[in-house]
Amino acid sequence: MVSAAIAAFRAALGEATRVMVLSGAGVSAESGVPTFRGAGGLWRRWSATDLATPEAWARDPGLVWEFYDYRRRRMADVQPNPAHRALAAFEERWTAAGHQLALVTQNIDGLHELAGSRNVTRLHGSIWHVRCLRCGAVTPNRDVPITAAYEGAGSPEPDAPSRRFGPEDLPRCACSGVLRPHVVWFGEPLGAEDLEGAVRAAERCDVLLVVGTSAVVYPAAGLIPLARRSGAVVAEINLEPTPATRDVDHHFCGPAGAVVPELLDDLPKRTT
Ligand code: BV8
Ligand code: ZN
Repeated sequence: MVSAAIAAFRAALGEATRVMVLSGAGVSAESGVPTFRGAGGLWRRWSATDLATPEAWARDPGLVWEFYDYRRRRMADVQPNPAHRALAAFEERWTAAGHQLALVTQNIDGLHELAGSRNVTRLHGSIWHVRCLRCGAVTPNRDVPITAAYEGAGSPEPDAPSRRFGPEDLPRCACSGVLRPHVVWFGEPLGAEDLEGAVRAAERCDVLLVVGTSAVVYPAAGLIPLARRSGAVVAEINLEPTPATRDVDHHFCGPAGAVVPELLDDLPKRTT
């Protein structure tokens, strides 16, 4: 049974040509990637927001790498779920019909790309890329552990024996510079081109679909009211209401892995 809200959203899609999707950690939750603010948001005695900062890196880069190495280890084998796959298949059909789709994600897990999405803007970077502090080179890196020194490290237990990691344990660039995770930390600016592209997409889209974000992290969360002010029909998929819910036309309460396919799977309608 298709609810009136789903029918209304699908009717809006039927009139649309430019669609934007903004995704957050909730789209990857059913793949087994812990969200930020759910129960999985803690590592030892820190929350992600404590360690995903330049201050944490300046204080103890070895500990920050132990945190990211743990997350990379947890993400190494995760697979896209039906939400990622439905979005990638929709992009294929939607662009084949001559329309535009901009997928803007806050996630750093690379699952949208792994599912086949092509036009992906990664607002907060990628856990599978590293950046050299000396020459600035950004390179893909899937080494787990990140260096041999981290073998067997990373336990998330609060009472886990914490080892001190020194400069000699940190990953190095060919130029011998220290490598950091190529992600945007709290307090760091987003990539200017990425943010400009996302703002342009929010200003121009006919429909914005927000999937699995708590809508508390800025400037990403600001894209939602921006799209609404610019005249887009805005829908949100989440397990619970968020601060964005008051800005949306449709709030679909349910897991992304079930709701995204239900909303998108046979669109656009075949005209032949
Ligand atoms: C910046 C990479 C300025 C690292 C991340 C106003 C304006 C500008 C800045 C600020 C501002 N107010 C505050 C700030 C500072 C800060 C901020 O927003 N803080 C918050 C906490 C208040 N913003 C910043 O620092 C940003 N930088 O603005 O710089 C500047 C400018 C010039 C010069 C210098 C500085 C940088 C923010 C980026 C931080 N990096 N990630 C890493 O991952 O290690 S953010 C991090 O949070 C992740 O990317 C994550 O995606 C993101 C947001 O979280 P969500 O994706 O929403 O995930 P969350 O767990 O919160 O929610 C999951 C949701 O899914 C929940 O609602 C849940 O109900 C739902 N869900 C769960 N399961 C499912 C589901 N839904 C559907 N189906 C399911 N199965
Ligand atoms: Zn270098």
